[in-house]
Parts: sequence; structure tokens; C-alpha cells
Amino acid sequence: MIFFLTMMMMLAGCESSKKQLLTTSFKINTNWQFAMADSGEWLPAKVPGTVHTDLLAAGKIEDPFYRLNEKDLQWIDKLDWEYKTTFEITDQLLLKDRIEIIFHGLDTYAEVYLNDRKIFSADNMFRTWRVECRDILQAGSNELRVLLKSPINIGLEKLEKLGYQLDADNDQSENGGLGDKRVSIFTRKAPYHFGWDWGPRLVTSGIWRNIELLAWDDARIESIQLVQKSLDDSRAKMEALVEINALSEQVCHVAIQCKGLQLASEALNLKEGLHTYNLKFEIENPKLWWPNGLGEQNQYALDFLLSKEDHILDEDKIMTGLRTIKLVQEEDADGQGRSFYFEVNGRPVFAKGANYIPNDIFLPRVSPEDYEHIVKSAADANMNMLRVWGGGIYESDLFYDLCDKYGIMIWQDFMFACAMYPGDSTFLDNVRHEAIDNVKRLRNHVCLALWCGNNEIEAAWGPYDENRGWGWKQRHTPEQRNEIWQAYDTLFHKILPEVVAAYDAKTDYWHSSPSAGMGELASYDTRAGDMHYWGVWHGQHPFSDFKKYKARFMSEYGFQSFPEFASVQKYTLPQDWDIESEVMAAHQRSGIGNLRIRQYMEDDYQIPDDFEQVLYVGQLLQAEGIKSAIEAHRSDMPYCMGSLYWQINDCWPVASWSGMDWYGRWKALHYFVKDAFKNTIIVVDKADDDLIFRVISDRMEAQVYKLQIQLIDFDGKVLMEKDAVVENSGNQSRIVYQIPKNEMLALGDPKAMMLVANIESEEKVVDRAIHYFAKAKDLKLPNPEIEWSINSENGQTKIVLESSRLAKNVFLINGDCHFSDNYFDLLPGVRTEVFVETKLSPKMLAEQIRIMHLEETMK
Ligand code: BMA
Repeated sequence: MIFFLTMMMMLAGCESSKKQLLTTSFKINTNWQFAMADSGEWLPAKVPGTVHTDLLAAGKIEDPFYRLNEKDLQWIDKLDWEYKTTFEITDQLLLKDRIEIIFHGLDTYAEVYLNDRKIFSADNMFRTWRVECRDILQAGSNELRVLLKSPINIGLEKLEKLGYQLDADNDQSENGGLGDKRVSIFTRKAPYHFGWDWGPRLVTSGIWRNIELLAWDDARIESIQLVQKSLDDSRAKMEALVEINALSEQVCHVAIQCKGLQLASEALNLKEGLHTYNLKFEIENPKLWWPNGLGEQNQYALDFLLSKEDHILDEDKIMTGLRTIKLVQEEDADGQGRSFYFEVNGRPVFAKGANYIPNDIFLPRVSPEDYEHIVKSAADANMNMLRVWGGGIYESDLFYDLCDKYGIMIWQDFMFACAMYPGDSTFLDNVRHEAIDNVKRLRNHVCLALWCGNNEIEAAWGPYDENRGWGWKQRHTPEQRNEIWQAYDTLFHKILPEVVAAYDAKTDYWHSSPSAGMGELASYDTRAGDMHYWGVWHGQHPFSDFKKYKARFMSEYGFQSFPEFASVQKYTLPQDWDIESEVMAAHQRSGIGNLRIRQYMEDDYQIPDDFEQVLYVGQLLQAEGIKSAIEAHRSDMPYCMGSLYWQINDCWPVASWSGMDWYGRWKALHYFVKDAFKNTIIVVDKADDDLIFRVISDRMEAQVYKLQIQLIDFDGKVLMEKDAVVENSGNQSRIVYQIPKNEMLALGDPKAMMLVANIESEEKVVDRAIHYFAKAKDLKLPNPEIEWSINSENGQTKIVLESSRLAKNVFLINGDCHFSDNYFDLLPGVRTEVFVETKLSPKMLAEQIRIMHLEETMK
């Protein structure tokens, strides 16, 4: 067997090294210039890029994120812009059978000219545009010119033609100087560019993804779809559906290799044109891919080679993994509801994660490091799923590569959110192409768990009950209502599911988030489908209501906070350092935002006078609230099988629901989430007269834990101790212990004591929960004297902290460091180590670091 494998490897190795690859490609991303259309004033430009960032680089505008600058930049989207470059072509290249130019992303209405001949028009930011242009190219210098027309002006024309306004509540048309004319829905462009309740209105234009020139002979691989036919411990049976474009009937050869090992090798009689060829192959002793926390993220790098005689015509590389992911919706035994959970490799998995928005309003400047930071931060916080929300973009390939690598399953919305869309045939056809492009691009990613039609449109329209929805249908005449619903029905119940079924049948499709299923109600008391619960925040419900509103899968809920002071300083001046200042208000896009934060803060905390402390307490408020929600959802397992809070990231510096700010800094929330999403947690909860202790575990196996409970006062005096041996059978939420509250309340001052519960396994603390008996604002917190030192061991910097009295919510402050833990309660007498990622020496860090804790902020 070993001999056979070696031979195969050698064979495979020879094949690719000996032959020459005939397909050539290069990027046309350099030497670009841009100008306001017809101005003739050309300036250097970046491709991929946007008009706004090019204007910024040329010194023509101020930083759009600084103070109130956004307001002064609304003229940019009302104009047309031109881009041009020249590039060289050799005589030799012109000998190729085909030469195509591929635009991987044009934002958005574009007319493209090559050597003064128009080669195509584009009208969808999410599509890939590809044109054959050999006959127009010439040896030597060639000019490419792109005219980008104002999406606002074209939107206004389309609005006039339609004759009535389609609903689009998040479109900040007023900020754009358009009054109530909301034009975002007409253009297939990232909806959030037109403003959102956490985003600025900066409607970009630009060549936002790579331009590639591709030259080839005879035949090429257009796309590959991997299908996992069966999978057991000994082998995975696979099929590759290889779409090949052949210029004539011919005999070619296709091989599939993995790490030099030949998995398939077949001669094919290619027919002329675009056809799909089916190749079977097997992977022996398959190693499965698992979501983060449940196992390894094994992947296979497959190499597809299309060859003819002595040449390799084309080569395609795919990174993929072996697994099954299914969305399971089964009737409950009592017939009262339906499950909604993801089953991975046959095992029900509780989805832990967040909603994800684009990382910047100016997309091309999101760097590979930024992408790695966000996805790694999700994994570090023990998440296993992100929902790519429908008001943004179908993300870059790199983003999904990273999700594959870090074990983050992707719930992928199609890009439609909180609005009703046109239903004319041009629009629908455009969307069909967009969907095909993106489904084909993303379908082989092992992280892809679900395609979802849209964000909140079904809930907003309320199609199945006259009294449901956000009042949109009532704004229209019966004819308009009918027309709008027809468009919805065609888009989300026909076109998109058809595309998914045709191009990625292995992945489930869910038509809208939230929904209880078609024909039923999308409502807050859902017993089926997924749910967005906004009672807390929008509905002003108390945080404790996170326990009341039960869902099968909670795909949105959230609470806002401000970025930390180090971040706020970057976009403000000292005179802005007041929550109500004009600048802080402009960086808060939810109308009720600051008021809501204040209302909830008053309930739980003493509101500090100091601005920096308000930001800090605001972050604690958010973190505690969302942590309580996660604990409630996980406690409800297996009834509830998912908890994705709104939102992990930001697209500019702003007060928002995010757990990380635009600068990439973790808010208190992200640290709290890291704890709350651990595989095994202990949750202390109030229930009538008792405190109940629950062990929740996502582990596969049963596990016995030692539970240790201590009631201690803030000076560290132990008032009560209990321990017990408890068990969790794996993938389970289970009450393991309870204590009458009165028993504890009799032992000390409820405002000056806390209960600490640890679960241990194999002598290691698996999790620790701290329960207080009064609201933070009422606690009699002592003034702690925190002793701390910084040292470095094996290149690893750490801070060691200790205090004889409780120091609540210790915040280590240094904007340029990342801490392994922060905002934590330093328990009396418990030595605590925090690791620091920093470029600073221990000495410099010691000089620069500041420490804040809750007691300091109280009167
Ligand atoms: C949800 C999201 C977003 C919005 C958020 C906060 O509805 O889908 O549209 O930003 O709530 O309001």
C-alpha cells in the first residue's frame, strides 16, 4: 500500500512539474488615476479603492470619520467619477485564443472602455463582470477607462419611474440631502452605504475589487462544485462537478491532486462550449472539519489540473473540508412547535456567535490583518458561528478562508435588509446573476452553513397577518401592496431558493431572518424558526426579559455601548467629550440611542459625572446585559439552539451594539462573551426563593465536576461554603444544585457580599461564576488597594494583580495593548494573571498603564 501511494505521489508530482501552465493572468491594479467626470483634473487613484478614499489620499477632503466631517461630504455621491489607467500587452500574449478582462467588483453603475471602445456596462456591485477583449487589445500600451455614474442620480430616476416610495427605514436620505427620497433599494449596492442605525451615510463609488486579465488557450476550468456523496470513518466519496469552457471539441485530461497524491485522473472528450463534467474521487481515512471548540478544523487542499498533450491548460486550487451541516427543523413531540438547529457531522450544535457587518464603510481598505483580527477574535471568544448580515456585502474570499480555518460556521444572508425591493424583470434578473456569482464563489467553503434570503423583511411587511409588521403595507394602495409583495415572493420564495438548489444543493436555504416559517407569523413568541428579540433596547424591556422571551434560535438581540476613551479620542476634540455633544451625537445613529443607554444605566449603575467613566460604565452595562442573554439562551438548550447577538464589529467609530470597536479594540462585551461562550459554564440564577446552579456543556462527552460554592464578603471573609459532585451528560443544560436564598441572606449584608461558584474537573477550574445579591449601583464596594506588577517570561508579558478587598470590574487601560482578560472582578486575596499582547517593554507598559475599577466611579 505504501509503495502504491508513493508511486501515485511521484506520478502526480511529475505531471505538474514537467508541464507548462498555459493560462496566464495578471492584475490591472496599478497606474490608476481618477477625476470628477469631465473635469480633466486627474489625480492618482487606488484600485481596489473608492472615490472617497482617493479624495482623502489626494488631500481633497478631510477624514470622513473625524468629528462632523461626514456631513460635508454628501456632494461626492451626486457626481459622476472617471478612472483610467494604461497597461502593457506583449505580442506573445496576443497569440492566446482568448483574452478576458474580469472585474471582480464595480461599485456600481459603470461604463467600461478599452482603448476608447465601450466593452460593457455594469449595474451591480456584487457581480463579477467578465468580457472577452482580445480583438480590442493591442501590443504595447492599452487604456482602460471606467465611468462611474452617481448611484443617487440613477436612483432618483428610478424612483420617479416607479412613481411611489418603497419602504427603506434605515436609508438616511435626509442626511444625504434628499429629503424623504429613499433610493438605496433600486441599486444593487451594499445597503449600509446609504446609512444605518450604526453607520454613516457615505455612498461610495469605485473599482472596489481586483481587475484581472486572463489569457488562455483551448479550454479552461470555469468553476468547480464539490459534492460529498458519502462519508464514513474509512472514506469520503466525493464528486467534483467541473465546469469547463472549451473552444472546440477536443480530448483533454483532468486530474485532482491533494498534497501531491493523485485522487482522480480522467481523459475527457470535451464538447464545444460550457459543459459540466463529473469526476468521482475518494479520500481515505477522512479527517472531519469541526466548528470551533468541538474538534479540529481539518481541511484538504485540492488541486485541479486540466491538461492537453504536454501542456497544462488550466489549474484551480480549492481548500475544502469534510463535514455535513444541516438545518434541522422537526416537529416537536407535542406538535406545538418545530426545532431549529444546526446538526454538524450528525451532532446537534448550539450556535454561539454574533452578527457581522462590513468592517469599514470604505471596503477596499480592510486589510488582511483586519480580517484575521476579527475572525480570530470571534474564535478566541469561543464563537462557532457568525451571521453575515444582509445589509452589507458578500464578503471577500479571505474572510471565508479565515472562517474555514478558525472553525466559524457562516450563516450567509443574501444582501437584502429592512426594505422592500423592486420587482421589474431587469432588477430580478440582475439579482439572479448576483446570486449565481456568489453561490458559486462561496459554495466550497467548509464554513458555509446556511443561505438566508434577507434580513427582517418578512417581519417588517408582516405578510401573513394584517396586524403584524412595521406598518409598511398600510402605507400603500392595494395595487402597490400587491406589486410589492409579488416582488418579495418572487425574489425570496422563487429566485433565491432556485439558485441555491441549482448551484449549492447541500446547503439549506432559509427565506428570511427572523421567520417562524412561511405562512406563519414572524413574531416574538415564536415556537419555530429563528427570532430577533429587540424587546430589550428598542422595547425598553428590562434585561431580565431575556429569560422570558424564548426562541428556538435567537439570531439577533443586542444592547449599545460607546467605544472606550482611547478610541473616542481619535475622532473627537476635548470639547466634544460629553455624550450629548454634537460630535458624539453624530457618532450615534440610533435616534433613541443615548437616551436608552442612560435609562438602562440609571436602573443598574450610578451614572458617573466623568466622561471617560461614563464610557466605561456603559460598556459594563452592555456586557452584563448581553452576558445574561447568552446565559438565558444556553440555559434553554435544547429548546433554544443558537444565540447570535447583534453585532460583533463596527464600520466606523460610533456608539453601537458592537462588541469590538472600529479600531479593533475589544469592548467589555467581547471579554464577557468569551467567558459566556466557553464550552462548559456554570450559571447562577435566581428562581423564586432559591439560587439555582446550572452546568451547561457543549462537550461531546459526559463529565463529572466538583462544584465549590463560597459566600464571601467584600473583604474576603468566608460566610458559607458548600461543595458537591455534579454531572453533565454532554451537549446539555442541567440544574445541578440549589440553595434557598434566605439561608444566605441571613449570613451577611446583601450589599456587601457575593457568591462565588467554581466547577472543577481534573483539578482544573473549568469555570467560575460570581453572583451579587444587589444591583451594582447599590453595592457597598470597598476602596481596593490593588497591587500589581508587570513582568516578562519567555517573551510573554503579564500583569499580576492582587487585592485584599474586592475590586469590581478592573479595567486595564492601554489603547495599544490587547489583554487576555479585562473588566474582571478581582476577588479578595486571589492572585490573578493577565497576559498582554504589546509592543511595549514591561517598563514602558508599567509607566503607561492605568487601572480603573467600579468603586472609583461611584458617589
Ligand atoms: C436589527 C438589524 C439591523 C439593526 C439592528 C439594530 O434589526 O438587522 O438592521 O442595525 O437591529 O437596530
